[in-house]
Amino acid sequence: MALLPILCYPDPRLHKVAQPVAAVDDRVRALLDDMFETMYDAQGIGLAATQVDVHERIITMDVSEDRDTPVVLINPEILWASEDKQVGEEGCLSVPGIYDGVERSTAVRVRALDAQGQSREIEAEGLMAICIQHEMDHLLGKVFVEYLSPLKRNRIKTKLVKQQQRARA
Ligand code: GNR
Ligand code: NI
Repeated sequence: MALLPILCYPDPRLHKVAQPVAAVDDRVRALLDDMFETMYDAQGIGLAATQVDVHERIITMDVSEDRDTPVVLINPEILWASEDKQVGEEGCLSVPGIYDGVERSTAVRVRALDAQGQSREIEAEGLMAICIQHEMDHLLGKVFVEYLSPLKRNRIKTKLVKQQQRARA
């Protein structure tokens, strides 16, 4: 097990498109272990492999209050997304300290492989539905700030670049 470094916006690697996983094997399961360790340590409700600089279609999540309900989505596909949408406050481990509203479908149905390589279908609403859409965007190279106005996005970019320069100095 290991904690993995999380890429920070505006790192260009956050915009790479993840490739499908060919086989759910021990290599992938070891990565899942590290992703869960990293996600729980950072107190996130979800983590996409893209955020730890692995460009494969792999997501870990746990939206439970007690942080005891891990969920794995490998090669996820959206089967259905509700017409009904709602704006919810989002944050991202790759955009630390920034929170803003994003409009998402209130419910989604997803097909994905689990850690055993078994195909599963999940219907989600509430925070789980938001999280799935947020993580699937990461796999497409999209960060939630891209839904905000260019003005807001540029302010966020400047703030985080300065923060990272200070952290390095
Ligand atoms: O921990 C996280 N919380 C969160 C809150 C609202 C909407 C989305 C999220 S996902 C985020 C973890 C993360 O960055 N996943 O990519
Ligand atoms: Ni995120």
